[in-house]
Amino acid sequence: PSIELGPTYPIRNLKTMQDFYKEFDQPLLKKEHTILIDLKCFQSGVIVPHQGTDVWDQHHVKFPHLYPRPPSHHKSHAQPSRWEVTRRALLSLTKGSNSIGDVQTAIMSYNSSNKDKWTFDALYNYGQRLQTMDNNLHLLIPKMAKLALNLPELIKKPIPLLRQQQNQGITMSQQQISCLLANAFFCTFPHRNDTKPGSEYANYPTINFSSLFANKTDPTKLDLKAEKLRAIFHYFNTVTNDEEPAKPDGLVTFERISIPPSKLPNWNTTKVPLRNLHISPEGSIENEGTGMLQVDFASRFIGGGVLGSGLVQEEILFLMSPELIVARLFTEKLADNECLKITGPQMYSYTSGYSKTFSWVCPYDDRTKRDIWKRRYRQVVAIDALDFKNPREQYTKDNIKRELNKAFVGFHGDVKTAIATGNWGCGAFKGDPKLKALIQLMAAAVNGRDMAYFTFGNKELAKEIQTMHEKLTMKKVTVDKLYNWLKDFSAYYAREHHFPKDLYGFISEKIDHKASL
Ligand code: AR6
Repeated sequence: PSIELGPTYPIRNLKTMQDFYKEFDQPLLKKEHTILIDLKCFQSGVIVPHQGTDVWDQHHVKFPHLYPRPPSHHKSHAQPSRWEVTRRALLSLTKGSNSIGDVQTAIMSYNSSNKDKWTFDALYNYGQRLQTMDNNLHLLIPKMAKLALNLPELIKKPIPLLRQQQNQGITMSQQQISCLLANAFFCTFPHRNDTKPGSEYANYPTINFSSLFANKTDPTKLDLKAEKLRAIFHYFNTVTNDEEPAKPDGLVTFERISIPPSKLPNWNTTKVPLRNLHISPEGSIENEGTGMLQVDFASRFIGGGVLGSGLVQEEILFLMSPELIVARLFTEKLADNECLKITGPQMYSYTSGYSKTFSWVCPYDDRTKRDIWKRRYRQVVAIDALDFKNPREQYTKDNIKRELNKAFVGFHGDVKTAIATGNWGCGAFKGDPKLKALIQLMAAAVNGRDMAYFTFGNKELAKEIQTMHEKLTMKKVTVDKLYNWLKDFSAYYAREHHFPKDLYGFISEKIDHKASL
């Protein structure tokens, strides 16, 4: 039987960033906000890096050109510094005619301790497929190497690590991001290859691209990696292109937001009704949700498997918008009460398919309007759902509350754009979309925000969520009430071994019961 959806709240009525342009045009200078460019110059139209002093410590990104020289007693016999080795290797790549073998040799010259660990088979496979694709790698690699070498000139101020339980932001230019990513591509970031527990950066995502070049496990994944590399190389093509269309010349802001437990809502007593919901099986967060607060179905380690073999919502988003990848350089893994918000990233690619069917399609000409800081009216919030190895776990009181709080932190803020989301935590992480939809609606309501929900082709689910939302709003059910029903369901679920009622059946009975009181 065909599933007919009733009329849904019109998407054009949902608030986007342009409705809040005054807030986005506010001065950027704030406490706990590091700005890597000179704002005065920026306002008169030139991008100049903000001056600063060099640091090499545990609070800041360790730049490859600041790698300390090991102490040496015989100056004349001193080994070249690691940066000197890196610089020479990258310089040789700028001199044209670069095979993938040259890239490998360069990268391994300053990463020799990984010579038995790193392989480049995915990169070679990409190279072999080049004939049928956009074959300009020999022109692109020199430009990327030049860009990477520019690091000491382009970034003069230390980049703070965004560590757990700190509210801190960083704003940088798209050019600075491209330079950092070029360094990540050439695997120049020191101390970032060891991810073992207890190592210095064990709590951070990886940033050097070595894992993207390797394909140790599954040969069927080689071609998927090639599609990822197409997206990455297309990005580097755009940012190193001196001709029209102009190189990206705007800014992007990254903010870590931590809300202390004492400031989280008391879900038992929050008497607010649900807000408007636009729901549709068609459309996606990335396209239809542009200008709203777009939810990244994140990993605690921002970007998840984007540099490995992961290829679901978060990874695809990061491939369409590679500027997001730079967050991996400085964002410590997210705690339960934290999120990362990114304002102004650009879209570079159209992609199609999902997971095993993913492919890069063509360039995306991003015409999204910008605020006075030339940040695109695009905002992404990374919130990591719980990974339910056993889906039964998600109905416990503690886990429901954890997810409510996580969504609350993500949706918090003075700017009340609508939330663009979908089945958060319900793919790789095995959540129940019916529960997660309610959780997100409750978190949005407490923050005074409407929602656009895309069910990713699932009509039946769209219909069910829509009907549930209608019942709840018609009967003016408030968040505290719904929270208590979820707790009742949790107890019921723990008690019963067979489930005569699913979550929505259970809540519908509660609503009917409330109506008859
Ligand atoms: N727009 C709307 N809905 C979507 C989209 C989209 N673009 N893409 C997917 N969905 P998943 P998770 C739907 O598995 O469970 C990554 O590795 C679709 O129904 O990406 O939170 C991260 O790094 C899909 O099944 O999110 C984390 O490690 C569902 O959303 C982990 O996966 C969930 O998408 C997060 O897994």
